[in-house]
Amino acid sequence: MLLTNLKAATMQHGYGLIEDAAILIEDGKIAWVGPRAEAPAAAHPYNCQGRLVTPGLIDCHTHLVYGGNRANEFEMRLGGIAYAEIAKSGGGIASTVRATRSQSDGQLVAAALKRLDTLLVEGITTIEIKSGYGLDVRTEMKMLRVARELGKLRPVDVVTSYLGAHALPPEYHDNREGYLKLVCEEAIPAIATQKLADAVDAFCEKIAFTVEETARVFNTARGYNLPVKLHAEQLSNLGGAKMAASFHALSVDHVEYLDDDGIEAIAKSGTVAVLLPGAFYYLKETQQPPVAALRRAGVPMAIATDLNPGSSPIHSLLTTMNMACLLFGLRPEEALRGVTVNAAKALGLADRGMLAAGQKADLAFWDAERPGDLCYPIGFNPLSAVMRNGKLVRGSLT
Ligand code: DI6
Ligand code: FE
Repeated sequence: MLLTNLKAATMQHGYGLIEDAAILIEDGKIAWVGPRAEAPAAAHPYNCQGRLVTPGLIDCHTHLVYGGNRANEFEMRLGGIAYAEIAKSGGGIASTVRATRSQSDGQLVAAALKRLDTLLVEGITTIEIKSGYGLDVRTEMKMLRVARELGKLRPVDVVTSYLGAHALPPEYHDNREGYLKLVCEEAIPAIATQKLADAVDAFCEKIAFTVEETARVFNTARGYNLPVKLHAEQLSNLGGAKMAASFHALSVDHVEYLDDDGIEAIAKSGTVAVLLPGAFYYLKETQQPPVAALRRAGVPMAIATDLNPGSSPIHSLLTTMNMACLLFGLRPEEALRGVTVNAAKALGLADRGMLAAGQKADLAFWDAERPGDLCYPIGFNPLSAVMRNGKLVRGSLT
């Protein structure tokens, strides 16, 4: 199939824009992309009416599967009570853990599908989903199973992360050692054996786990050949990113408080910095991630929704791109790279995120003049169609 009359943001360098492009698709992959004038001959070229095409978008950090909601905490925070304060008094993550444990696979699937469908209308073709609201082995595995199931029910690739070290569960409140043993000696072995997780994540923060505890979890993950990633330096600088770099982490996420030492470490290890402006916005944080220093150090930056019921109930990756520009000072080009090529990198996926020969034919088509236009509106969706593995799965190209 030859698609012609396209404006292609290939993302090979910067936007990698080709004004009058054609894309040849074979066996679900991009076989050729370039200027229309140089396109290989095709019996029935398909005219895409001058639309903008980008790689399918990638949301590389979400907590999409969970039970209940935390709208009450939103009101509490508006009344002046801090996120960490609510967490300490039994709310926060612990409240979502109670709700998630009590729900069946079917209930979790139904609730998650509603959220997933909201994301997918914006051209997402790959999504990462974390566990971390079960904390016991049974519920963590249930969350990961549900996440995998979503990928069978909708035209999207689901990548899963085991986030057992998200919070100390209530039944272990005076036994940190016991919980870490559960994570390292029971959960990770079981999850690895059943291939339920593609990576291991942790929350390294004063209200969660220390650098040493997190390193122990990462050591175990390494023993099972599972790549790691980390929620790091979100509310304070503990040095988690530097430790994660020593494990060649795929990504360190949030990183508002990341310091020069941490930047140097992740630059060397090739770790992606995943920026999560939704959480920054909802928690009314003021410390911005060190974008200028990350840029100078050549650290790839990705952007994700962090969709979760507590700190980031945002269901729009396009809005997140807008926020990354306005709240963190990213350029629209960096924002688009953040949800395509760099988001793929944050997930360790080399087969997507760009329009180039050999890449998966996951494409998003837009009624937009220029790629930067995707960052400009809030609440307006210029998507016209989505192709996944070379097949039209949403909208139309006519
Ligand atoms: N950081 C986050 O942004 C989410 N988890 C984490 O470690 C928030 C989790 C929640 O509040 O439910
Ligand atoms: Fe998160």
